[in-house]
Amino acid sequence: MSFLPARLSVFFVLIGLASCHNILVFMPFGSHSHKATLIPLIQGLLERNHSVTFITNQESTDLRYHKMMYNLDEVVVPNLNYSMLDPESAEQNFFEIAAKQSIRSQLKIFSHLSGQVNRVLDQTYSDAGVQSVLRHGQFDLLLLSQVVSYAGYPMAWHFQCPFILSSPNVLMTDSAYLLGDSEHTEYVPFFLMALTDQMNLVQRVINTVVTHLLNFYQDMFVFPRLQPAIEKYFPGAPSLIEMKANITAAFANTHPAFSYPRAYPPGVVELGGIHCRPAKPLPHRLEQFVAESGSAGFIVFGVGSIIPMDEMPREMLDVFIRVFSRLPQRVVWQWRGFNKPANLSDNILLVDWLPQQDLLGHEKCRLFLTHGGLLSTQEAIYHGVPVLGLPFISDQLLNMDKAVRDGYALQLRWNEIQDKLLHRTIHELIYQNSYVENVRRRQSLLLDQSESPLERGLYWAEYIARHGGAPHLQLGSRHLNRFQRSLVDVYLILAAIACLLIFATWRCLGRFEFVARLTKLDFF
Ligand SMILES: *[C@@H]1O[C@H](CO)[C@@H](O)[C@H](O)[C@H]1NC(C)=O
Ligand SMILES: *[C@@H]1O[C@H](CO)[C@@H](O)[C@H](O)[C@H]1NC(C)=O
Ligand SMILES: *[C@@H]1O[C@H](CO)[C@@H](O)[C@H](O)[C@H]1NC(C)=O
Ligand SMILES: CC(=O)N[C@H]1CO[C@H](CO)[C@@H](O)[C@@H]1O
Repeated sequence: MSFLPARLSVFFVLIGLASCHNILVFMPFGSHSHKATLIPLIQGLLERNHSVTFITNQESTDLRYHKMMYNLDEVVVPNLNYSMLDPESAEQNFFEIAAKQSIRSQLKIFSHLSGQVNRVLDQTYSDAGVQSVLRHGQFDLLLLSQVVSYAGYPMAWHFQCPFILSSPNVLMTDSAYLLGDSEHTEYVPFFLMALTDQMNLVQRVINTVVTHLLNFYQDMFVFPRLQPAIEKYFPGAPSLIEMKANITAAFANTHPAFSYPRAYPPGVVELGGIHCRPAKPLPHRLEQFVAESGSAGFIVFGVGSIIPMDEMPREMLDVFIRVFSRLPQRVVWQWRGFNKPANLSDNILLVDWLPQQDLLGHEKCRLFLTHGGLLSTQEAIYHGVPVLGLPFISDQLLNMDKAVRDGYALQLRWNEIQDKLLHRTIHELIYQNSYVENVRRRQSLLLDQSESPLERGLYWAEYIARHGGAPHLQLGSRHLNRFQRSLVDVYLILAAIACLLIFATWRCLGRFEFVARLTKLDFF
């Protein structure tokens, strides 16, 4: 008699196991802000009882609790630390680089970053923890960060599992193409160029050339250099281009509330704002400080996780201190770095750690001074706070351009910061209603969704694992090349037919005329 319940319970355990997946998340190379978009997904997957193996470059403090409570295996590859700035270079200060506004120093950062990524493959796959995952792991899904994603393609091949590319920003240039779409360079601006979704002919030409050149450069010059390392660790692996083309789906960190809308092939899921969450109560000291700001409210000033505030040149710093001390608002200033300025007025509070969302979501928050990183921009919209953008590099400049166009931000360049201008800009943002109204409008667009971005991401990750890569979603155009997808071949044939017709008509008319002339001669 006691036999049946035992059998039943085994049955239920089996059912339970059947709906749990083994998921590999691979992010060998990424800053705090890149991680921030993947961490909520990892937490959500764990809370739904999936097993997650997370390969990354540094231990994630945000996952400590989940590591204890759930089935999470975090494999840290310690040699993968990296720096944004070249230690050999004379330029070691972001504030100076940004103030110079020179394209050359900006390009140097990129070339330094891309120079480092060549060592990612070797350092990742020679790691003992990763080797052990390769030998013993078995996965239903690979979630791959778009940053140096090529290091992860061989994993998908090795485990023969579907993979989702997760972009920390807009969909990267070739993802749509790999999924069977074209890049739509007629209205999708290249993600690092100051273009909008409405381009004139010259801009469209430039946009198209740059987008295709980048893809071409990667396939023709970067990938072949990496192939020997791939074959060393994955004997018999196909080429990176072939493995990349096997992509199943892509997650984009976009939403029409802050990104340009665009057409997506099936399998692309927009998760913009996935890390945004309602504000939690502030620590006591902070709460007391902002509560005492009265009706004037307070300002939040932070420039992200990478840039130490104490690198700011002294004159620039003094401008901020002077202007802040004359404001009726209080200022919560994130100060990452050792040399704290001493003579501050009472309305300024320096904090090492900025609970950014809890401050932005506070009812007394009036303004956000930010470097304009994508995540900070999304948080400003989610919590409905106008923005003063002080961008340093790359996409920060573009995010702030868009925010200014959308009417909820103003921006200053680091080289134009001076007392009057800074004071006037802050005053305008706080006291002119249009900025708050515009950011609230964006906020209501972001919040008006049938499910949260996190629920959507979790659903799609599970869906793809459940349906073995969901091949029924693959577009038939995946086997066509770029020219065929844009119908260049068809238009060429149509143009050729049109030319032929015109030519034939012209020849016929010529003959008619000739005949007519002959007949004329005959009759008269
Ligand atoms: C996960 O497993 C635990 C314990 O087996 C169970 O109580 C919980 O309901 C499960 N959660 C989900 C989302 O299935
Ligand atoms: C593409 O994915 C399928 C299914 O996972 C797998 O069998 C195949 O080997 C993969 N091909 C490449 C080139 O990675
Ligand atoms: C703060 O003190 C420094 C020297 O210690 C001085 O140069 C600067 O002008 C002072 N700033 C303000 C706002 O008083
Ligand atoms: C680029 C970089 O900072 N590399 C360092 C990473 O960490 C190892 C050891 O911890 C150092 O030797 C590298 O210089």
